Amino acid sequence: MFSGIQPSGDLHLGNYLGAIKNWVDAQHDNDNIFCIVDLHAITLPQPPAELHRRIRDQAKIYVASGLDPKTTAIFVQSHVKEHAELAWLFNCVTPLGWANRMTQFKEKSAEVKGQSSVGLLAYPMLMAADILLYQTDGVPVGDDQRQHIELTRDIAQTFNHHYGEVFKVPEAWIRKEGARIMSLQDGAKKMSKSDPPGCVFLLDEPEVIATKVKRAVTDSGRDVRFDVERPGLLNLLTIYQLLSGSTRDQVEGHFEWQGYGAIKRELAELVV
Ligand code: AQP
Repeated sequence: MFSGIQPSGDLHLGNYLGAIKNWVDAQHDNDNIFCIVDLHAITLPQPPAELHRRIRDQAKIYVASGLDPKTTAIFVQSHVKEHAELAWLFNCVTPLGWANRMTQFKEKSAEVKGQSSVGLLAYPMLMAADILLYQTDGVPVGDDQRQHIELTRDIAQTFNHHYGEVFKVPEAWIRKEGARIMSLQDGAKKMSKSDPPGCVFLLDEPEVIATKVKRAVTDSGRDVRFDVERPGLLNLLTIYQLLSGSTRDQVEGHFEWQGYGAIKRELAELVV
């Protein structure tokens, strides 16, 4: 099992529920390698001192979240130069059209208004190198990384086709629930570090967490159900379900007859 997170901002509940919690839950069934992917972070400009702080904080959060450093390799990507070397080989076998099609590249390059680096375009080949370097079977990630894992599989298959069976073709391990935690301010957007009001950071103070949860945008309905037509409520119930370890039926039963205010109060306490 291999996965990583970029130290491009402070870690949030989406990173925890979509990725880290799944790593922790599966750590005893696998050989584990978890990385702090700083070379990925610098595909967009980062203040050096801040980047240094975030790398150390992220390592602490991995361990504080329950990853056991005795059985799990935890390291900084740039400390192992083979990631960059293998990425270069993959840059040379990947058609440009494949990289151009990546949704994340399109979104992030639009954010920087055409000023994106070559590194941002090459991001998925570096991610393929991270994964394929270790003959990985499974990559536990959130839903937004599905396309990059598909590309990783294509790169492995292309390389193997030309040069013999070198790389294991990995699978994305994406859980159905929690694969996409949404912004607390907009149920149509994923929770993301670039949107602080809609994002609960793992290192937020308890009062800040409580305020963010209580201000979460919901509809004006009354009955409490996991309903795709009501994305704000669906998101809150999903977070509650994952953190409490309950089933959907149990969560709906627990909150039956209660207003959204009560749900937010209880959820805030649970998240804190
Ligand atoms: N909202 C989310 N729900 C579930 N999983 C998520 N992940 C990220 N956001 C959510 C998962 O966290 C891991 C780390 O991803 P990353 O290093 O690519 O971080 P990110 O996606 O860049 O985080 P942000 O906050 O979304 O960054 P910006 O603001 O830059 O767009 C991955 O497994 C990812 O799926």
